[in-house]
Amino acid sequence: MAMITTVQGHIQKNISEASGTFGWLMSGITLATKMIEAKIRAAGLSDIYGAFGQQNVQGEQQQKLDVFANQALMNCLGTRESVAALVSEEDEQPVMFDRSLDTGKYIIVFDPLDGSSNIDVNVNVGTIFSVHKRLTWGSLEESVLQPGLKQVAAGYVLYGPSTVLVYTTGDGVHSFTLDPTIGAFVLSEENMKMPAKGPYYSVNDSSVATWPAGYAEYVQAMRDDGYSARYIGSLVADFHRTLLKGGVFLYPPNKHKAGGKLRLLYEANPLSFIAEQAGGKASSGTGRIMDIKPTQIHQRTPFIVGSKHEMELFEKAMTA
Ligand code: AHM
Ligand code: MG
Repeated sequence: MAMITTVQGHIQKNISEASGTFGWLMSGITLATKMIEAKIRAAGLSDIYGAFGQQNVQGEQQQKLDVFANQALMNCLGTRESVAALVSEEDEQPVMFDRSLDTGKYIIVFDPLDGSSNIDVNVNVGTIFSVHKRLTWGSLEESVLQPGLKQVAAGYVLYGPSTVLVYTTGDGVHSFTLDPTIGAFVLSEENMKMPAKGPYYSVNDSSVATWPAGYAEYVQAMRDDGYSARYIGSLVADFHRTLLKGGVFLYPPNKHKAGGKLRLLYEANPLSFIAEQAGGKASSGTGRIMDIKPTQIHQRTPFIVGSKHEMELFEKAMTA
């Protein structure tokens, strides 16, 4: 019988420092995402497609599954003693727990169901998470607003034809596939590397006319160079393809949205951490994503991420 490695086993083996605490925290994420995946698989059966009838703090229609996904993560992580605060895309304010510095060591930031407008059409969605250590000084608010380079772990779960979990703790990128027969995420690839160059560019170019200088020329150069286009409109899925196949994904700023659309804390930062760990790069158009010092939990940032080659071309295009 072949031996399998679960996420828990992997953490136990690879992270010496506080592996028990961190493993227990990750088990909150794997449990919640398994609940979310089960709900998604049943979506067509149980009339949970569609809007919940409320708008979230970003003024977007909340989907029923958004609400479920948020509650699943809140419940599964809130009970972990090591959690000091939970920050969700769906909640205006962080949820703070009254736990001492010794116990409540971690801050978890997450987008519970990214790309949820795609659920109705049976297209991939995902959960993205980012873990910070609570600062031993200052307020909990200050701990929540740390730059991406301070992340101690980050990852995502992609609910696709199979359910895949990808995570890093700063020691490479590892992927796991949910085996539905045993209900566990099983190691599928260790130390993933993004190809140094890829075949695709990925962007919604509907607002190309209002992109800042450099972006349109860059994307046109990709076309002229024989690149093919791919765009799903679900960040986790677009990112996962970029991680595996290489190339570049862009969500540029435009005249109406100077910060683009994507959020720094729970979209750009965790995916940048993974991209860099896999040998890729991530930029806001003006610098490295993970260097940005956040001022607000829901702040947005232009987000350009991909293979080393395409990112170097992008950086050149921005300085030209
Ligand atoms: P959401 O968090 O409300 O689901 O929005 C984020 C999604 C991303 O998954 C995706 O990259 C982007 O929105 C697509 O935006 P657009 O439709 O403007 O191309
Ligand atoms: Mg999102």
